[in-house]
Amino acid sequence: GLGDGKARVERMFGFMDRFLKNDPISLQKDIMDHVEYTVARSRFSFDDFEAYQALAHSVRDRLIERWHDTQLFFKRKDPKRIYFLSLEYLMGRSLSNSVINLGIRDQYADALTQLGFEYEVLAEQEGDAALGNGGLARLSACQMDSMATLDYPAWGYGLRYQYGLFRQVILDGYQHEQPDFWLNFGNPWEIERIHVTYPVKFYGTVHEEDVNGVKTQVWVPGETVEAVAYDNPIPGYGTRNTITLRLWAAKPSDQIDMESYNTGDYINAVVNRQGAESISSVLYPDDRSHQGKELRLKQQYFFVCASLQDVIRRFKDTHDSFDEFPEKIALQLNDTHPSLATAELMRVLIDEENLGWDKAWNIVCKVFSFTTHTVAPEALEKVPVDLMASLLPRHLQIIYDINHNFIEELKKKVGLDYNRLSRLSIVEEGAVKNIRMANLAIVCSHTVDGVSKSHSELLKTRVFKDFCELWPQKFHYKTNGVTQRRWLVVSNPSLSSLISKWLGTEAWIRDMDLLAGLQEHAANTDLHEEWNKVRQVNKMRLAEYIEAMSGVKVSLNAMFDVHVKRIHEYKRQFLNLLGIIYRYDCIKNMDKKDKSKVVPRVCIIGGKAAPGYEIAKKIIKLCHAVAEKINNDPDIGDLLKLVFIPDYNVSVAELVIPGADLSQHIRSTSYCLCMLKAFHLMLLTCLNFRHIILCEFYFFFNLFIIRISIYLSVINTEIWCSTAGHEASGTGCMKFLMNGCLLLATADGSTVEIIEEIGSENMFLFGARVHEVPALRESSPLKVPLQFARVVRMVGDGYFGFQDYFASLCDKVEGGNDFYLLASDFESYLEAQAAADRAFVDQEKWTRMSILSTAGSGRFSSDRTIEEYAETTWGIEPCRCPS
Ligand code: Z2T
Repeated sequence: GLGDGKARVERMFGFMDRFLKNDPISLQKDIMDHVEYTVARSRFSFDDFEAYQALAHSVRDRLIERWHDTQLFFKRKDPKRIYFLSLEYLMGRSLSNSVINLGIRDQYADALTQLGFEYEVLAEQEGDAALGNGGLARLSACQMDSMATLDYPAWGYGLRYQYGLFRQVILDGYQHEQPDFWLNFGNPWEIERIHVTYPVKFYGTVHEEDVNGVKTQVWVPGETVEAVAYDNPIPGYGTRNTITLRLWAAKPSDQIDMESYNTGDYINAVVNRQGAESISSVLYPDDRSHQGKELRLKQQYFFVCASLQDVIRRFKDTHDSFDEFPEKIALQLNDTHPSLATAELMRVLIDEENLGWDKAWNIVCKVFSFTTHTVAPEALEKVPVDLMASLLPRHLQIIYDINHNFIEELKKKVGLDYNRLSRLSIVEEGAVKNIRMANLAIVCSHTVDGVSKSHSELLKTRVFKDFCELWPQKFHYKTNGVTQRRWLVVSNPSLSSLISKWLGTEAWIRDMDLLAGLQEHAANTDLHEEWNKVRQVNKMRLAEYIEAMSGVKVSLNAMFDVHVKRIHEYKRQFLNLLGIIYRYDCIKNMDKKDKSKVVPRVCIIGGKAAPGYEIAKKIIKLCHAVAEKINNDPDIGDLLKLVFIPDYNVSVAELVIPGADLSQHIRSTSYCLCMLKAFHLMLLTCLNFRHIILCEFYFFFNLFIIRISIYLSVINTEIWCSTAGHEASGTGCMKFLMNGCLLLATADGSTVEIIEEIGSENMFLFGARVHEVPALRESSPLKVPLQFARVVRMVGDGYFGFQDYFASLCDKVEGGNDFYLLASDFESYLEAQAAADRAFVDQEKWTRMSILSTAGSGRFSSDRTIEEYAETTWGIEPCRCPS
């Protein structure tokens, strides 16, 4: 009974003084015990990796203590919980993040020194957990950190892929993919829950049965696999709260099907069962489309089914009636990947809990919210009806029923406008019938969020136009953010200390808005000196890494110009390369006198291409071919270097970002619409000015001045707002911004909001700028600038070798094919690059811009994003475990 539980809890809190201690002696003892008893090595003979393992296990013990307390506390308080469903998490390394969030990094460093080890060296032993592709997956990881730090009662659910994102190996400049054997050396950050398992069923048939006079659909599945839970504790910073990321692994069900064992073929029966594990074996490495793959759908359902069973089991532990379900549970769909959860919850509530359709539907509509991360309508997930019918026959029925009800309601509302109805329908008719997963998610969710202000505009005007018109109140946005714990405190400790010193507090680690306090010191020469020293040391670390990886020696006086992210045509790494070729060509044709004025550059590119994405792979090869030429040209020397950083991942990012002077976010924005908007605004402004001049000028001179400045600031922020970009948000730019790196960018996704925070004068923007609008209109996009044609031809004519191989790459931007507008943006791109050069020579100006970048990055903390979700979408409150 309750009394029992209470007494037990009190007794347990009585054991508090038995918690592990964090003084150096206790830490040393714990580490050495793990060397002996966990890693099972002699205390007198173990290597760095084994020392790391022991260290990790001692940290794990401390995580587990807090984790138990938090889970017990949540259970006692029974607050509304948020369940975050995502098929991808890019957690990277856990050691440093954990000891920093637990507040015991320095103690560990001391303890290790006394044992004769160096903390940094051991931390380098850890491999990345890379259970995701890119931005979306790292966002989930950042948001988990924020949910823990802000004390929200949150659970993350995901898949425990046996192989995460492939390792990128470069051979002769070509990308090769190798499996990521991340679990081969053990994973101290997870706890296997052998008793937390659920059956997941697939295939089979549905038939109608008469149960007590009620017609009931009965699914007789054809295959059962088991989902096993692996828990990853996620500690918050400055709190005892430690939440759970629960990842599911597939294993054969232990419910034996007697039939298959009776055929006498025992060996084959066992071997076939083992196939169940393939469901969670490998992460799909395409970051945008996985259309119609059976294994992918299996992964999605496996994940969703196990997670919901877990959620419902936890709910039923303390509740008798499903009426309270929506008050206690929020389910967040991270993109459409987990959107089968909607149909699955319907199925459970109807078929297993016997709530009936109306009650079930009422619950489903109240618990789900959906965040979309994409801009391109063609990137929206679709599942062929045939595939759904064979794998999940009962779910297909339910989806049809949901759609039928939806369309009937719609007809009442909008009449028989069949075009509109068919655009909104969850089922896409055509040669191949498809389920539109986004439509399913939207219809079943109470809120649909975009990931930046400009993304939300796009949703309204393009991607989900019809739905926005139907349910305008459903659509919102929460601008993405990243966690300053990982992207400043862990990855850039010296800059973090400097920030704390000048702000006089470490409170910014939990409250990023405080960074604005740096603004008042932006011109302080003492700060400048310390700031540059820190940045220079970070550049040195990066330079050492570059030399180790590529053999290229780079000068620390050069501007480190970084472009790291997944390789994609719309992200325009090709534009960057063409700019580099142009720069190379210019330097090559200079006389000695002019060369002395060149600002030296180290261009750094990194990122993975999806294995089947030919053009992206050619871009990687081109980078290597150009680098080969430039880096070995004695005419160029230190004036220009180009390096490709292989296998870009979270831990490489932690090294690269703090060492960057300039970073590129040059994704394509279509500027036809941009120009229209700019022109429209200019017109409006002129009209307003006339109005002011006629009516107010003589009487309200002061007011006039104020209004001018307001208008100018409006222009400044609005004018950059491209209405049709390709990047939903972009989060890399935020990490660079925090670290005091200047941005060279086009204005779409989150850059639009970065401009609002730090001002366009502190960045290098290109694309449609208001003063260029007339010029841009004159030169139609088909008119290719001469220099552009020239550098593309250098590639096409084999100047860098591999002429045939690069032909199709050149095709992509020549002869009117230039979909991502490389040609029309080339001149303004070069201008922005030249502006960066000019600013770099003026060290004082550059440093001020750098400080102001960090100072203006407060809004881009994922703490802010999560607070917005908690308050407006999830309706949850913090639940802080006492310490
Ligand atoms: C992804 O990383 C993103 C969008 C996707 O659309 C898929 C993947 Cl794997 C389905 C990215 C966006 O491209 C990026 O703009 C955004 O910042 C990020 O998600 C997080 O929202």
